[in-house]
Amino acid sequence: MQTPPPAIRVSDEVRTAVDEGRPVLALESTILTHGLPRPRNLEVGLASERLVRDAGVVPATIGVVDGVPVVGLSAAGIERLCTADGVVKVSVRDLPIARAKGLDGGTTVAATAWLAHRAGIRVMSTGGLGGVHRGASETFDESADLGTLASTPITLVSAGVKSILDIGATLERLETLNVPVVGYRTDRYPGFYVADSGFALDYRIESPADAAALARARDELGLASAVLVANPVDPAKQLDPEFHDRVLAEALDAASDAGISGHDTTPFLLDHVQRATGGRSLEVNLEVYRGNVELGAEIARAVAG
Ligand code: PSU
Ligand code: MN
Repeated sequence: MQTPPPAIRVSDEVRTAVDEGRPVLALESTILTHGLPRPRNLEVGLASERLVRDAGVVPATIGVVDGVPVVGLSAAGIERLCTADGVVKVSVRDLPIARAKGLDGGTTVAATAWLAHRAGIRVMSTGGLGGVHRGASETFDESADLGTLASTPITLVSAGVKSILDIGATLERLETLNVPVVGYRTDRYPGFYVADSGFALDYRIESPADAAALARARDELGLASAVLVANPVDPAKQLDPEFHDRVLAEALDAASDAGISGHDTTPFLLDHVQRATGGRSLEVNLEVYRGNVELGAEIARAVAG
């Protein structure tokens, strides 16, 4: 492995696996610290690692403990981030702040991908990617995930972006940023809770081997962008699309009526959706994430070839 920056701690298990060319899958932790309710977050964090191991792949859950970015958290480290008070959300810009202040943090897709790449990891799974927020032409609110993925050569499995974001604008920005997006056995960009967001994709792949070939082609060209593999939820398990659209419209109205804006918008909308779906959205969320972890593990094996 290239030597990672000295402030990054890479677990012995991950370091050895990377050095020996064995498959490793990076997992983010904001989904655990800020995306899922307790105690489900800890169950999901530990179960995901087990799923990866059962597939013959070394899991590398990434997060920040006492200001130190850790690639390959221990079970105790995962438990701490899932249960402690004052755990912050850490994107790339927050890494130096967390370090200087000694904070605990869950890392976003951007920070996780950045750290994983520096530790020599080539594949990562998440639930939903950050993206362009609705109204971004006024607010400029666009996740740092997008810009970071433009310069971080990793293969990232996600189920698209949540429909509370502006999906069309997110896809346009990814195009501008030179980030390839391919559907996994689909021509449609997935909408996280639903298999089809309503947007088409130009390219699709059919297998983990196809994903590995794409990553190899990117490397051979000397390009630095991530490859995004968009993996839809099984349509039999998605939220009913009409129900989904109705709940989303109600949530957007409620946010506007309540004068919600800026960083409060996402938690407000997600909370509204969760309550309005009687918890169904949470179950779909977990299903989506499990599918992405499983596919990520398969791709990690194909990439390690
Ligand atoms: N989308 C979800 N759940 C999440 C996130 C996104 O459905 O938990 C998290 C991911 O960690 C993502 C981050 O990287 O939010 C994006 O946040 P921001 O828009 O502040 O960059
Ligand atoms: Mn933002």
